[in-house]
Amino acid sequence: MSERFHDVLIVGTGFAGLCMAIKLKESGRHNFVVLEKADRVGGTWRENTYPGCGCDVMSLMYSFSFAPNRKWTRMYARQPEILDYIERVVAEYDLAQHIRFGSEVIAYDFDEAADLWHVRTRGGTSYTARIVVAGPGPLHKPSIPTFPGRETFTGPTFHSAEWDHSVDLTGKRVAVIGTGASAVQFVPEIAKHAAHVDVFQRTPHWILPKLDRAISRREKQAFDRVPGVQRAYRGAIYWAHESLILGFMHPKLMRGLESAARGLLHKQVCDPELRAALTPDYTIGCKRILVSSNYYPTLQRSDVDLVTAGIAGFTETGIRTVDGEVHDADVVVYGTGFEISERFTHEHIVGRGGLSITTAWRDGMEAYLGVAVAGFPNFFLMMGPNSGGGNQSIVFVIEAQARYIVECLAMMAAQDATRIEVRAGMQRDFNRQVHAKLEGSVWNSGGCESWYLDETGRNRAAWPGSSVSYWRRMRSPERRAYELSSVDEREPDTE
Ligand code: N01
Repeated sequence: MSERFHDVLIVGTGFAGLCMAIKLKESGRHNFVVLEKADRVGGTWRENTYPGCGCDVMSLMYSFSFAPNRKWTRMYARQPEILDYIERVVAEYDLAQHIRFGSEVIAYDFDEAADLWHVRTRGGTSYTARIVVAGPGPLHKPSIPTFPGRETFTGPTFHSAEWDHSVDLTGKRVAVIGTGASAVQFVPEIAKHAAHVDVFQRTPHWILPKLDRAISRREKQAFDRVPGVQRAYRGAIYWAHESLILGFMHPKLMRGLESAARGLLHKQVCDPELRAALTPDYTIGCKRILVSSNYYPTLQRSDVDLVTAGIAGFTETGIRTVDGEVHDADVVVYGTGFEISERFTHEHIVGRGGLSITTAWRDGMEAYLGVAVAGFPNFFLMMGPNSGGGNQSIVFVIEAQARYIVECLAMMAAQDATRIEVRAGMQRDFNRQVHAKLEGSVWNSGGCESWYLDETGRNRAAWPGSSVSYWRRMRSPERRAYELSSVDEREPDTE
């Protein structure tokens, strides 16, 4: 089945895909389509529905700057509120007409003769587009470690991002593997109903208090009635967050934050043995900093145990640790994070000269400014490698990228170009600089392993600076970074 040609084809309806769609619509210059594998918009906020799921970035920072959400009810929004905001944005910008649900893309092939991408979905529909913008989200492939005997366990098991709501945890013994940003949110919730929860911790994470509270009626009225109040709030919180980045880049400056995290641990955990087990041995910020005021108290419930012995394997009825103990469980929940480095390389993306993304990235993911990859003309990524850091609002980064991509399209139009491709040398130099700057950062030198680093120890996630510095860098594309050409020009040279 074939659909008509689109100037731009966007993949995904999370914050990234939708922001791109809005910016294209505002530019008024392109016809575009948005492909979504599911039957609803929302990206990560549609997928993650685990109990207690919410955002650990303050709500006032977690909306598009051009569409402030006046309906936030709390300083830290929960998942249903965020999803509701995303759906309202879709309605407000009348985007539904552009979205094709149930359209999971399985192949992208670049047609060099025509400067077009051919895109195929699992359902068998083919699309043709001049430009592809892929916004599948960096954390969308659940990672489940292959523990020995995993398949022998007879009870239900599921990953935090694929929560099985048909499994009632009331009165059950639950084993939770992992203690990252997802687990600290759902462990306190499931402990309220389960008979017993064992939390398997491999590495303790630093946790800061969550200063959550309801947004008062007065504040809401002020947001509604006085223009600029929400923007001022947002700005104040934003700049406080930005100052964190200085610490990420200069780990010695993280001492103040570390003492705040130690303060929470001392205040909430009296047992010295448990406190020691929960004290990280790496610099704060090396792994993503967690934000929770109810995780430590939950671990001290009489029906919750922190298990620090390593996992040796699964039995039919539970989990065996390396100290020989078997921890009985009715249900196992994996809070084990996501596959980061394979997020694109499993896909069939074939660019110029038959170059596949798997080959281009065989030594690791690399892009120019996180959005363009040499060898893949007319193809843009959102939240690609080294465009986001830890603990800041990714929505801000996404807006910068969407605006930049629209500028790239304007640059093409100004030259009547049908092809835009980042120059390999520019990409190489850019990455050399990025990785040199990251050397001393807390992610690289903080003494931990994290999903920011790939298996070779190279940081493929973080931008080495503040979000504002990224924003500035993305203000407009540098003409010299890109090769622009048109099919008509090239035709005489065709051999
Ligand atoms: O996953 P994680 P997550 N044996 O990778 C453990 C975003 N997010 O889903 O630390 C035993 O952080 C692993 O142990 P260790 C956010 O960007 C955002 O919680 O590697 N344990 C760790 O404890 C976040 O960073 C929000 O030693 C194993 C855990 O599993 C990202 O998603 C909310 C193991 C994985 O932690 C991922 O968070 C939630 C093994 N073989 C998530 N393998 C917001 O609020 C892994 N682990 C915005």
